[in-house]
Amino acid sequence: MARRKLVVGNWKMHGVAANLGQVTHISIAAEVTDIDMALCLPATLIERGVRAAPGFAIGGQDVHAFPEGPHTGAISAAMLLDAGARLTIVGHSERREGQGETDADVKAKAEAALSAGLDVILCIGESDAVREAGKAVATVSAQLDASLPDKVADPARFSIAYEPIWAIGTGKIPSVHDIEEMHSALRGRLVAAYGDAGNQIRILYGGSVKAANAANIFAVDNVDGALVGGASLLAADFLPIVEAAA
Ligand code: G2H
Repeated sequence: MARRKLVVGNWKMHGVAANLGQVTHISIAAEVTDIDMALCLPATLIERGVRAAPGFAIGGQDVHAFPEGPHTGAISAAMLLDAGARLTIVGHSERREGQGETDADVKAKAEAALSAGLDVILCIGESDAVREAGKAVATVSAQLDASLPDKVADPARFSIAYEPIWAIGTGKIPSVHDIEEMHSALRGRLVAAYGDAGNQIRILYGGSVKAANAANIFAVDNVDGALVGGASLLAADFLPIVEAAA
């Protein structure tokens, strides 16, 4: 099944107004590519990012599961939409590890975001110890099963990002064989959960994606794009990755 490639930048806790020129630069490339692109910016930059890149998909990096309430520092799906965001990441390992988010939390966030009208990129991935123990596929498959929303009305609006924790920001990536094995297993879980719609959900790879390794990664079966951290901060680093996916 042909799935349109999706390449998303995740700026994490990087970027102030002075960096918005990169958003504009990246968005101009989106007008001429035939893949889907987005940038998930710090919350403080979302509204200005939308203004700097009209028509381009800007997203958040997290969302609260509740629509509003006494949750100091948290941001709801309605707030992201109000700022102009079209999508959000949920369940990034930096939040699962740093903020103690569980699979159940991630599932609730994904369901809240989807029902509010945001597209969702749901992250999963194993630690170095799990990979070394030979339990990566079983562990990440179980993580996926427990994090998935009960229903996905439109598979084009929901993506998975497989991000091995040990590959994030380290310059290390799994072998092509290991990526293929994982993405194939995840495809099987998505089909088990949603039937044929599971074949339409995009599975992104994330973790140290760079211009130098992007083409090899995108050539792997069931790799439908990438979630890119460090190499999304500058258009000069990000656009060659987009070109490799096109
Ligand atoms: C993984 C990725 C983006 P990086 O976290 O989500 O970051 O490309 O810097 O490894």
